[in-house]
Amino acid sequence: MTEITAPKSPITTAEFADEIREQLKYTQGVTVEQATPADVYVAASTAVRRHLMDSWMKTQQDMVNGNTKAVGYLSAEFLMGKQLRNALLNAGLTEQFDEAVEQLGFDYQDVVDAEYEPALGNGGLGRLAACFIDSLASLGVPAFGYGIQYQYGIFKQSFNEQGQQIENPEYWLANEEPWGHVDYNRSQRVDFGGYVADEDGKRVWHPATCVRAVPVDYMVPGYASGRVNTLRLWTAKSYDEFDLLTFNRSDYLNAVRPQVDAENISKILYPEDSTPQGKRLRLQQQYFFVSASIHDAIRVFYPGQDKPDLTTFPDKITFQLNDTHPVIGIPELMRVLIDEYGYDWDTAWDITTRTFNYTCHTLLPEALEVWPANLIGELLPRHLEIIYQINDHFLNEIAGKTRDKAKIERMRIVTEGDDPQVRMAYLAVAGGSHVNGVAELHSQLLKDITLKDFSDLYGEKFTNVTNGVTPRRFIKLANPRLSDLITEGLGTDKWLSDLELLKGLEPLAQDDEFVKKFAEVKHANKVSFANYAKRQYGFDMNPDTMFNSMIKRLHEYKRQSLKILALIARYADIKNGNMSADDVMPRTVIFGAKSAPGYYMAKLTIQLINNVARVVNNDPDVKGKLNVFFPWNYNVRLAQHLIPATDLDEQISQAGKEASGTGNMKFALNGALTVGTLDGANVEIRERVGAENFFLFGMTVDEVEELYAKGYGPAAYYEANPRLKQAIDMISNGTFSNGDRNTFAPLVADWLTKDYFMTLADFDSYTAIQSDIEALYRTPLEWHRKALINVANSGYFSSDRSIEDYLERIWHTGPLAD
Ligand code: CJB
Repeated sequence: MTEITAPKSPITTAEFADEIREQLKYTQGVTVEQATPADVYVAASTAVRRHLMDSWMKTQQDMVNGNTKAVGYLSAEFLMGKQLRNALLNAGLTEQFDEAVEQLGFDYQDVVDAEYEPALGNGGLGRLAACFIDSLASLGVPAFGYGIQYQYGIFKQSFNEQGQQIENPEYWLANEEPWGHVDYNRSQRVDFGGYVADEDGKRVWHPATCVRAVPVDYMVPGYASGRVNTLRLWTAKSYDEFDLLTFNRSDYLNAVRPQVDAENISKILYPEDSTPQGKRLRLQQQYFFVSASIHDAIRVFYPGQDKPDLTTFPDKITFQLNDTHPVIGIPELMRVLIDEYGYDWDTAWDITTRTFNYTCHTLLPEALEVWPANLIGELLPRHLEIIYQINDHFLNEIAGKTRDKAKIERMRIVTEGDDPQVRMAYLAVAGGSHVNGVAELHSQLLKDITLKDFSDLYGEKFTNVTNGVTPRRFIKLANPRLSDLITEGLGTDKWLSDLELLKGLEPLAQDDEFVKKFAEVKHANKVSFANYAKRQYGFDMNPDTMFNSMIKRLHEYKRQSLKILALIARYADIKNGNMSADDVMPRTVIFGAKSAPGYYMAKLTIQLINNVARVVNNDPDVKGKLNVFFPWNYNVRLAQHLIPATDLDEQISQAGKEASGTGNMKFALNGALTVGTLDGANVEIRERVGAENFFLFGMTVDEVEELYAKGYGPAAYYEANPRLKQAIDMISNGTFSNGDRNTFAPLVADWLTKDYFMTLADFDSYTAIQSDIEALYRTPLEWHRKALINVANSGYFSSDRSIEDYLERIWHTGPLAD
């Protein structure tokens, strides 16, 4: 007997169909006959939202009235993915929805497809935030996600004739959006600019302009917890109706400028990932959402109180700073406490440091945000004063801890000189209780290298929380076939809220019949993906080949270039007859990646991949043996389709550069094998699934450091390896650019002279491991056995476990009492 514990609403299909009809009629004003799938999508979403309403309101009341500290997850990005299926799952209405929609005469897939994905994030960091708020709700922990409702999300990617990336605006709010509730009555004012004056012995900020921050609330339903939390995304509106004086002078455009400027703040998500641009508007965005969120939390937890006792604030809510983007919240809370509520410096500092914690998501020094003090002074003059004061106090404090003058200098929050800079990561360490990295190796490297001085003096603040992913979206919704098989294998569906139960599948890896079923699931998923890819992109994929995916942002450190060079080498092997037909394991290679619009090398790599795909896919000599596809506009939806269909995934960053990775976790949980370096969370995945079930290659962090120290010369690797040489020469001689030798010359020049991420040095070991991979793939039963062992041992990578670690190590709170 299989035990089913998934939530199931008591309402019937007929009742749910009635609710949809009612929404269509009374909200949208259309009959069922007139309705389009998009209408039904809006109606069904509104109906689900109503089902969640009581739990949402009760969760908020219990949070304010109870004694359980809440979590405020401050993040500039929440990459949520589609909402409807997830809401149906948590409301226990999936079956009723599927049936009701059919009864109304629609195909449920068309209705689900009508949803437009809110793409309010760049990549891993934003998707992690979405997984975390899902887990917080599922664990019943009271929480707010606080961020920005950008009108334009990450750009929509297309490719032109030359295979170059084109960025198109992503106006995701073009159609009715049923999930966000705009709450004009809970707006906050956010000030900017102006000057600070001494008045009655106090510093008083006289801002020049202000913006109205209006919350748009999204429900975050927990799985089987009965709780529904809130994602509160701020949108910027103007207060100024318009400037009448200017208008009277018939200068209409200038008269409405303050409105336009104000509303610009939440207009667009910056598309840079890991390489912040230091733009004025970005700092405005950061302050905008953080200031509104802090004031909102005070409003929520001290309702109607003019003079709240804010010394209790850290007992009400703990703010997690998701990377450096919200770190301006530290001086903001200081300002609020001192200027708005009259606390003295020491009390304010005590409250502030007990309220904030900081997660660092990178090891690349250029990704740690640094703001020119001048810019902060212009936009937030009072904050700059406070930052300088924090800097002075901090330097005094560390002078009491060390005599090492050079160290003290290195630790300045604000640098000296003509153009002083504010280091937001340092401000975050100084102004919060805890600092964490996102995988064990990453947290160790933060302590040893990136933030070493800080860890030497404040070792107790440093901890690790390894990332995780939500099994609801990334197994249950993305991979229903595997979900059913897991439930069958375990005899229960409880694994969806306790993912370590997957361990119970391990003995089944010795049961050939079960492994065959597992293999059938993978094959069926590949067929589904091939159909999807045909429909969406016009690709012809053969599900009987190995599906090998590399999906992530395009970054040099992630080394898509290593994959493409190896792929070209394989292409040349087949084409030149170096491999007999029997030796070739047919493969379908799938890339998905966006590049920051101004990142030249990354964009050129995209162009190269597209052109390699064009040449390979049109070459009769390799037909049926090698195919390369690059579906454009990789997003959460595509991930949900592709991950369950993948046999082999690539996590091949240079060791010491990928903080964690979360795609690797999604793949392992969906029964793909990983080829990867000892980097980020790969290390922990390999530890758990077993070295024999993971394809490891490449230099370690220490070897990389040694090679840097010794002096790295990539040309020697090119000369020494004829296959590598041939691959690079093919790019140089125009094989993939219609004979033009210039198109990819900058890539080639970089590989041969700099190759900062040591692609060439790892080429040998990468191509060698590919032979092991292919040998194993020839014995499908053994391949799938290993893949199943991966699934069984990846339960640790649930974001529920990550949240439990945060609760224990950092937040010191827990679920709401019933
Ligand atoms: N990450 O997505 C981003 N954006 C950044 O600006 C910095 C880091 C990624 O965060 C993920 C979640 O922690 C990590 O898994 C990934 O390694 C990191 O690159």
